[in-house]
Amino acid sequence: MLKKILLFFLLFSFADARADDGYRLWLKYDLLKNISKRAEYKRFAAFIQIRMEQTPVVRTAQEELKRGLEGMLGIQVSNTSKKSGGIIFQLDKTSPEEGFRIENKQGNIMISGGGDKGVLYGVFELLRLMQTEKSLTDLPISSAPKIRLRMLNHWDNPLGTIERGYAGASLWKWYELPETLDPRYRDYARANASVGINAVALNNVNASARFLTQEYLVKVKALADVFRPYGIQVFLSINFAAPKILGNLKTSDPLDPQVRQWWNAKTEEVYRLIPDFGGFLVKANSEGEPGPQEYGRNHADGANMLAEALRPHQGRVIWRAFVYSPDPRGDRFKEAYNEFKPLDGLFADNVVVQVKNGPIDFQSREPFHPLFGAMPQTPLAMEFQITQEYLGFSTNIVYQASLYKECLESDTYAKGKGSTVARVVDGSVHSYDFTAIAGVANTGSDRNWTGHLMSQANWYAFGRLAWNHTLSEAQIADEWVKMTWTTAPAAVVVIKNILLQSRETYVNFTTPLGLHHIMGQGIHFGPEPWLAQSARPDWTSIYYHRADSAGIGFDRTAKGSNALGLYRQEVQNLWNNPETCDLKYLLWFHHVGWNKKLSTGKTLWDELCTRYYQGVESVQQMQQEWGKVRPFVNVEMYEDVAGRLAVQHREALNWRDACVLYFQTFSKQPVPSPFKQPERTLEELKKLVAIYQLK
Ligand code: BDP
Repeated sequence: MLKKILLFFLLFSFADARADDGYRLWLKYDLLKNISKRAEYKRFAAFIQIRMEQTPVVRTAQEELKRGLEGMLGIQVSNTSKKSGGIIFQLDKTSPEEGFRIENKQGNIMISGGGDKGVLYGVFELLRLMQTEKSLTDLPISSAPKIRLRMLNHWDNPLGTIERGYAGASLWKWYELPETLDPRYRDYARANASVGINAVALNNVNASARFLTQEYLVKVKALADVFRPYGIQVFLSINFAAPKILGNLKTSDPLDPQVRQWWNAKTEEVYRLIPDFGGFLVKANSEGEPGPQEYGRNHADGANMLAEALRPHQGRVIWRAFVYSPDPRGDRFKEAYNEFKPLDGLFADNVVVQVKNGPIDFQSREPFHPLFGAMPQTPLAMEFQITQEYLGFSTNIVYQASLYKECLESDTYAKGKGSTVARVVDGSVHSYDFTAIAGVANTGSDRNWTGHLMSQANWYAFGRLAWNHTLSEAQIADEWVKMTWTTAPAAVVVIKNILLQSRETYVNFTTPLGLHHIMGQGIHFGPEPWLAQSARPDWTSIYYHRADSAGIGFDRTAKGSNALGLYRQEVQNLWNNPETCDLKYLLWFHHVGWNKKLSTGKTLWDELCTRYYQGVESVQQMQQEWGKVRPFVNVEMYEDVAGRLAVQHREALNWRDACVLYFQTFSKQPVPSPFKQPERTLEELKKLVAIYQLK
């Protein structure tokens, strides 16, 4: 009986039975259940006073704060100031422009910003403190972003589809713009501003030239106008062949005077409509996209032409380094390095080169890209993927803060020990004066924005780390869980643990021990380690895993492709000996015999199998753990995640069985006990995966 009463009490006090669908993300502002915290915060919520110019950004900050306070505290916030008990906005010229300070002065909370954006970010910080029930006695807090441009890259197409998008269609309704403004645009901007994201590239890097037409530019302007009060600048991905496609020129050669003139004029047109336009994002000479190499020019020639057009307007070029020529004898790992390293120092000062976190392509685990240790004279931007192209789409929980942190904290040794990727990107290693980080967005028209509710955490975490890469993945998870799901301690622990283990779990049941790029062809979903034929050898799986009767893995030491040689000696020392190489990266760099004893005490084959099986078991554990949070969270949201976890379990089994059965044809060894041989045959799995390829 007592148990029942307790349970009733628990359900009554925590479970949120009201309809919720995740639309409000981490910005719910529901009435705080913690009464003593409510009382504490109410002492500062009587009024909001503005002692600075009321710019649109300041008005956004004011509205947001009012909304948050009224929702969480159940009060009315007045505009009439009193002596104490309120929140005051002011400028602090000593603070960096986007930085802020929150302090308690004479019974008021002062939010001082270096500029209006600083105040806006300060407001979101204060709201976050309240949402996560932190005490306001720990003030003052000062904060400023470590990276200047914190950007989302949308891979959205003009017809509303999203390349590698798994949460519905594009948020941008091009056919309705500019006349109709979906209210979602504002909610999207709020969410970005709340985590400090201050720029967005609206369209796919495989860019349609259409975005530079007058017809589309007025639509882009309409979006820029919605985003501006949230401190967000707009960029466009451009098609390098636009002078030919739109301008009817015979060439798009970057050294051709007419071509340069065309870009200058086009850029002026853009800035007439959008005076604070950010600049151009460019994918050139990559995967069939046009670029300067068609005219015998290099990436710097192409980037510098655009830089010249943008310079009078303080615009930037973000030139991507995701290139790999189809050299059947080469190693794709080395291609971007080989093309870009010789150009270090040749880019104009308003160009940033954007490099993916790893050398291949957003795999579930990659060593950091060697370019991060090799371009002292070129500002490098980080490109992470938030959308889960290689991470199970929107049916798998993969908390990517773990992946981002692992990369950011890797030491490049570019200027001695401590030259981490994060410090290269934030400019502190080479003193770049402009710095940038981008995440390929996972948002779409799905009501909950990201398909999987847990994927909202990746959007959130990307923004938080872009602001401050020293935050830990656990701290970010803690905040997000409390703001999104519940503050009930028992449930917070469980959800956090699920998040923190999720990435390693995914690695284990898909690509353990440094395997990579063995997913389904084209769609990039499900296992296809047997893939041996494709338009290019480096689009197959066998190119990467190199399994044979002796062993498995890609030898990238000096005996093999010597991709390892692209790293500083200190990094090479970490990875070039298979005996001491971190098991995380083992098969990235070594071809290892099936019977080789690893540091775990198991042979390679046994360890590989163990990880595949344990990966699946971890998914089952996640399912069980998730069951425990049911009484504490919104029921609809709970059910949605439970359903997706069941899907993830099915997919994990497919991965495990496909990979174990396929690699077994080389190792010729049994699955080690206590694990059991898969019940399905390799042929059955091949058929199953072939279905993914059907159009
Ligand atoms: C790959 C994606 C492809 C993108 C490309 C890129 O499969 O759709 O266009 O990256 O980043 O991972 O350009």
